[in-house]
Amino acid sequence: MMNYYLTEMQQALQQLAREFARGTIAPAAAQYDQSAEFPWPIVKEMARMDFFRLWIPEAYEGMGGGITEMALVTEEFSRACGGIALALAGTALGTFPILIAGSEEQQRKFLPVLASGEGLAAFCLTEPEAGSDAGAIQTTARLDGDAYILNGTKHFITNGGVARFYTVIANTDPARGARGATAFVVEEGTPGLIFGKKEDKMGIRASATCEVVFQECRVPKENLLGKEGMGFPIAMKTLDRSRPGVAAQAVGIAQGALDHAVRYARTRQQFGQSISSFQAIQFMLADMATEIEAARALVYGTARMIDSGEKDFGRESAMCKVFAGDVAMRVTTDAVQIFGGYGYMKDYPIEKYMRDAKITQIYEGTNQIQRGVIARHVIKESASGQ
Ligand code: COS
Repeated sequence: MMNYYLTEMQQALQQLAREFARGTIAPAAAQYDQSAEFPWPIVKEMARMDFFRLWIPEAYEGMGGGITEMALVTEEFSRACGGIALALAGTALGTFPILIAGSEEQQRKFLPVLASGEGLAAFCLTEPEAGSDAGAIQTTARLDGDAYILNGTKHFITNGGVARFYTVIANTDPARGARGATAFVVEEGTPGLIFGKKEDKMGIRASATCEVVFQECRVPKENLLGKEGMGFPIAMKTLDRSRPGVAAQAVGIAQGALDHAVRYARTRQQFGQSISSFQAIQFMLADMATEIEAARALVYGTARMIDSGEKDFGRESAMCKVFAGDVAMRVTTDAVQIFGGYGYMKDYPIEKYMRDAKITQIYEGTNQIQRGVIARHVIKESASGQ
């Protein structure tokens, strides 16, 4: 791996995450992929080892790390299993609206629970009719005395049904469209918070994905994040911070697939020699390794930019997600190719990597949406003479 001059702490964290992934996640990956159960024992172990504290400020019992720490750990976990890693990365996603817009009192209430891993988080933006067009959400929130009443259906929610806190974007002023959107924290156990259909997915099967339904769900006024009408910018800022996590997941999945492919190529004998001695295989391995390193450099660069306090990183965040997602799909497809017929069989671990990779081109904004975001930035920069 290229030297990214990580701090000593970051290197130690990376090593710890790598050992945890090898020792605890990898041996269980196939079993959870098959059963599609939520990996509670592993998640509890992650919590015991303080991985959920990483991106939470020290004032709220966290470790005060940032996107870099979140990305390093997500990458290492995904190298072993992209689905199990998502319990952690999905919690980061669900926590960002609280970090971005939560008041001191809200942060004091929610963050220590998230830091300990005692409670996970989920981000509820997507709806059946509002995927790429996030501004088209139909979930409503109307004020009634000291609470907002939420009604609507959220869809494809990562950590749905297993999280303690749901950060939800609902519309308090539907006539204003996206400008009427507002963010809330809805706590598990709130009457009217209902978990619908559990999704049966192609990949990341260890991750819990379900419908989250609000039926006259009464959410205390104190759980409104920011102000009424700020929901859409909060959601966009959340995604700007979380997309490097998806990119890190993609890098990890691609690296895991390459690890397997190189090992297999070294041991598989055909025509009386190991297939790694054939240039056809060598060139594939070389391209895979190069693309992964380029994606990793973009992820770490973006993470460092965000952690350094830059204000606008939407362009870079979209770039690393689009690039790493596409790399993961190409690399995992080539890894299956190197395994040949064995690669197509579920007896070998490699086809899972290809199934897991696909989602990184789709969720947290499809790669087509990312290209749209990047193009907007590029055109705007040109128009302003930059
Ligand atoms: N940060 C802060 N504010 C932002 C922002 C960002 N990154 N992007 C947009 N906004 C603000 C805009 O400034 C605008 O504010 P005003 O109303 O004050 O002008 C408002 O949000 C609406 O922005 P815009 O007009 O660009 O919205 P669009 O409806 O054109 O949508 C895209 C923009 C397509 C980029 C957005 O809908 C999107 O990201 N879609 C994908 C959603 C997604 O990732 N879904 C996955 C679900 S989560 S797993």
